[in-house]
Amino acid sequence: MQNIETVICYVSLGSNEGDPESNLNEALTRLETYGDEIRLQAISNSYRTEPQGEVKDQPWFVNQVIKLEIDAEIWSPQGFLSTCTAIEAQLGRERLVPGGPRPLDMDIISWGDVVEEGEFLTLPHPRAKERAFVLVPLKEIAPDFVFPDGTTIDEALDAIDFRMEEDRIWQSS
Ligand code: PH2
Ligand code: MG
Ligand code: MG
Repeated sequence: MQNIETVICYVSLGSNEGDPESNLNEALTRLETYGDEIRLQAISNSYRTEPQGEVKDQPWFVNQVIKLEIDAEIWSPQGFLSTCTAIEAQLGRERLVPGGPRPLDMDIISWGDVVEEGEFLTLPHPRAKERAFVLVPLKEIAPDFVFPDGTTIDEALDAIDFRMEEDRIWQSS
């Protein structure tokens, strides 16, 4: 059997424009067209989440986290980010207001244990640890996930202030 080098990548999906659930499903369908190069290994439930960050006056988001096994001989994190940006655009995203409503946002949370800071991509995602809409679905599919600095998901969740009821997450920061 061929020995292909792969990397585990977690991606956060978010949508609060159009039909969020179908936008997230469409993103998965488009990723699946990459066949063996990008394998979808786990999909969290989707959560309804209060908008966080600068822009509060916008619809609640639907958020989800997925686990991918990616052929690391073909894909770099930056190459994969370009594909994510292309899928966002295909689903109608126009970058009008930073942090504002969007049909699809795909953020790379982590790429193996890579730690790097770049102009377009910082790994792991610099705000992942503060966001319940990332941590809760991530914990669902990767309960043993540990950030490269040693922080566990439970430690990160303990450090933030949020409230959860069924599939709804309130966090106002
Ligand atoms: N994404 C943002 C800003 N704020 N809030 C929630 N609840 N979910 C998001 O995906 C989100 C956000 C910028 O990407
Ligand atoms: Mg984002
Ligand atoms: Mg983004």
